[in-house]
Amino acid sequence: MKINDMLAPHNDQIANDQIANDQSRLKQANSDQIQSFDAWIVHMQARMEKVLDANMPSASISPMRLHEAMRYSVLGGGKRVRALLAYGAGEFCGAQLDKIDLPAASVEIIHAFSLVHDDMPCMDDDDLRRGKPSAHKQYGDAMAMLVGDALQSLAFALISQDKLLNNATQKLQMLHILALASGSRGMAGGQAIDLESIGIPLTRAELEHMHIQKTGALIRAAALLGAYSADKPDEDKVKAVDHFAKSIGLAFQVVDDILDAKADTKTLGKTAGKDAYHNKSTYVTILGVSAAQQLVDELHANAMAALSFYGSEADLLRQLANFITQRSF
Ligand code: GRG
Repeated sequence: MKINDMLAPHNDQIANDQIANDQSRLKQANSDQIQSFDAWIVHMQARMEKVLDANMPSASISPMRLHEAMRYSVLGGGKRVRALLAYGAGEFCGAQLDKIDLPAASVEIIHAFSLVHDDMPCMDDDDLRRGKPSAHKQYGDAMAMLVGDALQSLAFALISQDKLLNNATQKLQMLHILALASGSRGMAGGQAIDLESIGIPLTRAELEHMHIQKTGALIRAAALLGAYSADKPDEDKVKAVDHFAKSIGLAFQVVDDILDAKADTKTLGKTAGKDAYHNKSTYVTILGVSAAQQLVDELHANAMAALSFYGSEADLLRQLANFITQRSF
């Protein structure tokens, strides 16, 4: 037997062992990465909860019931996706974590405001939010309106009084981004189109336009506020964040449409099947579940492409894109 033949099985064995080793290390690395990203999410959600808690008016000061209702609507629930995006984008652009806290909180507060108003009978009319009675069910319609009004003001006050953001231009820029995203060319405008199109079939382009405003604008604002929390963010990085957030914001809504059609009320913490009940056009009614899922994949790929120039510094954003597109509630 030639020496090579003698060695061959041995080499194969070594090669196989090597492959098995590599695979196991890869698995371990993936699972470490996933575990550490999961841990990051839990950690940042808890951080956001603390920041919100500390910056919401206390229920023991007047007007107590309004403050209690504001705290009820903001605290103790929600995935905090917008805050996570702000932290992810901020970290990518080199912002200090504590400088991202209040801008991220302000977006979560605007988001909570929109949910309170959205649940009211004159809007989407839902009794359940984040697994508990909606604000108007708990506190009545008039108080729920005031909760929304007061939360909106609070969000802008938090940025304007943020002592860690010492550059006035930076604050103004953030306030401007948040105002545009929540106004008539953003979330409120998207909601108006939504209300007007109940029972009227929308084209795919019309649906996209509505969702870019209703859901996408605030998600984009969250990422941009994170980016602008850095003292001097690199312009190319801000552009990359913006492109990323545009795609992932729309993907978030397509997933929302799929979940509304497929998931149950307990999992969602809000009433499932509302879109069909209200006879609304959604990505599922226009495309069907499987093409809607394909669209999520395309938007995810677009979001990833926006970061393709960057290395591991963009990994958090990449993992957030996975988290958003693979979520089950
Ligand atoms: C707030 C300016 C302003 C106007 C109010 C009511 C309204 C106009 C807008 C509604 C916008 C709205 C409810 C959009 C839906 C967005 C959406 C998919 C919400 C669910 O977000 P999640 O899943 O919720 O992030 P959690 O509970 O996890 O925070």
